[in-house]
Parts: sequence; structure tokens; C-alpha cells
Amino acid sequence: QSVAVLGAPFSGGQKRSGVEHGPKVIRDAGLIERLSALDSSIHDFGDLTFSKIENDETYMEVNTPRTVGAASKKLSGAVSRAIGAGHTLVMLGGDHSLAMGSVQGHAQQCPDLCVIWVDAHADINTPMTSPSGNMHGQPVSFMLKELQDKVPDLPGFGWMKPFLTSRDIVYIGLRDVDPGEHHILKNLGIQYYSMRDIDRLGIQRVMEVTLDNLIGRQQRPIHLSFDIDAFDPALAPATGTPVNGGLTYREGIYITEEIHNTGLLSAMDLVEVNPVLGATPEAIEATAALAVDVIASSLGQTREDSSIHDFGDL
Ligand code: DIR
Ligand code: MN
Ligand code: MN
Ligand code: MN
Repeated sequence: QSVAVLGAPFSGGQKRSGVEHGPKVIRDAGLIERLSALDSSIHDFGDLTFSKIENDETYMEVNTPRTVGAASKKLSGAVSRAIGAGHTLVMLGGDHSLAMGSVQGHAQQCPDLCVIWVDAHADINTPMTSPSGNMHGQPVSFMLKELQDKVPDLPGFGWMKPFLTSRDIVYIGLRDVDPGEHHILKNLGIQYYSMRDIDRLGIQRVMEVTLDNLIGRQQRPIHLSFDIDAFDPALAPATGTPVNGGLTYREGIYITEEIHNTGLLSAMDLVEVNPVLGATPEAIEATAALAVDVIASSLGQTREDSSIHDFGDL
């Protein structure tokens, strides 16, 4: 297994600046060292650079569509190349609009992939249902074939055609879903496990059903799109849209351990870490350290054996 780490310092999918510094604070929290301690070879591809697009006017109430479209297009190409070269890809955001690029690039190499979206939010608004106009609340609607005629052609998105069906995605951690999003989830029968479902079923059962739904019948590559705001704000305060009542540390780590144990994780996003929004240096460091734990656990760090050495037969 070889792992590629790719930073995407981009904030144009929402209005709070600072999330473009996510890749730096996650690296500063020791990501590469932690991953190097696992049994994989790590290739740090550095950070992409995104150019600002002038006169990027609002289009159908969507903010900065050309900037977001160009960023995701660039990310898509880089992700596709890394996965095509045989790496497991880790994308460091940046805001969650970037998932349009990372999942699309992944799907170019792995058309049969499935997506596990861990988030307080469903990010499935269309330009018409979005209450904010922010594209980080909309990426899933651009990916789904079933929503093709609900999503207008935006400037900057000519490169992107829907490629996912509603059966290929499962949500975990939802607790702030807009009315239009709820309508879409119900209408399309999309599987989701809200925080209430986790309270009722427990995280063990939620993961069992999630993985059975997605890979029970056929093995296929998994894309994990992890928004740090899935965690409780007490654990991940440095993020743009915190919502009370989120995942515990143990629930979050259990999710990633179970995904690792499938052996099918092919790419992941870790998004929405915004160091500017941490009230103290400790709040920022805690959020970044949590992001590192999520990534390391997804890639095989366990709570049962911190050793990388083989002792043979004892
Ligand atoms: C809200 C917030 N549903 C929106 N979305 C967020 O703007 O569409 N996504 N924060 O991560
Ligand atoms: Mn999100
Ligand atoms: Mn979110
Ligand atoms: Mn392993």
C-alpha cells in the first residue's frame, strides 16, 4: 500500500476565510510522521495552488461558481493521476465543495466506487434549495445522476457530469439537514444514519449496516469524505459550521477503523478544519490533532496494537 497526501488550500465554497489553512495545520500536527509510522510508503504531493477568478458573479444565487468549479476541476485531475499511479489518496481541505473534484477524480479511475459521507450536514442542496448559496453545502447534488435535471449548468462546471447513483452513498453523523435536503434524501431513498440513529442503534450496528449496504454484495473501492464538523464541537471547535451533539472521539475512530478493516479504502477527504475559528491555540491544535487521528485510523492505525514491528511467533 502506498499513500499520497495532497493538500487543497481552498475556501471559495463558503464565506469564512481560514479553511484554506487546513492542510498546513494538519501537516503541522504531525500527519506525515504519523502515517510514516504505519506500514505504508508515504508520498507527500504538497499543496495545489488555486488561482483567483475575477468577476466571478453569483449565478442563480450560487456564490463564486467559476472559482469553485476551477478548483474542483484541478483537484479532480490531481486525484485521478494519484489513484491511477496506484496510491491511496488523502486529500486535505479546504472546504467541502472540493469533494466534487476529489470524488469525481477518484471515479475516473474507479467508476464503481461508493461513498461514505461523515458530516453534520448532508451537503446535498441544489442551487435552488440552498439557503446560503454556498457550494460546500451542495457537492453531493452535483454528483448524483438522479438530480441531473434539478441542477442547472453552472459556469465553471462544464467538465463535470453526474456519475454517482443514490445507492452508492451513505451518510453518517447528520444533525443539521435543510428542508430541501431532507426532501431529496427521502425522495431518492438515500441511506443515512443521523446522530439520532447512532443514539438508537449504536455505532457498531450503524457501521455494519452501512458496509453491508455498500459492499455487502460486491467488493468495490470506498471513498471516505470526512467533514471534521461531524465531531462534537467540544472535540473539533475550529470549523466553520459547528453543530452541537456530534460524534464522540470513539464513535469517529470506530467508523474509520471499520472502513480500514474492509481493505477497500481507496481515497479520503478530510475537510473543514479552519484554524482561524479556533478560540485558542489549544482549540486549533485539538482540532488538527483529531484530523490526524481520523486519517491515521483510516489508514490502519489501531487502538489495539501501536507496534509496527513483527515479533514473529512468541
Ligand atoms: C447548509 C450548511 N446546509 C448550507 N452546510 C454546511 O449552507 O447548505 N455544510 N455547513 O458543511
Ligand atoms: Mn460537509
Ligand atoms: Mn458539515
Ligand atoms: Mn492494515
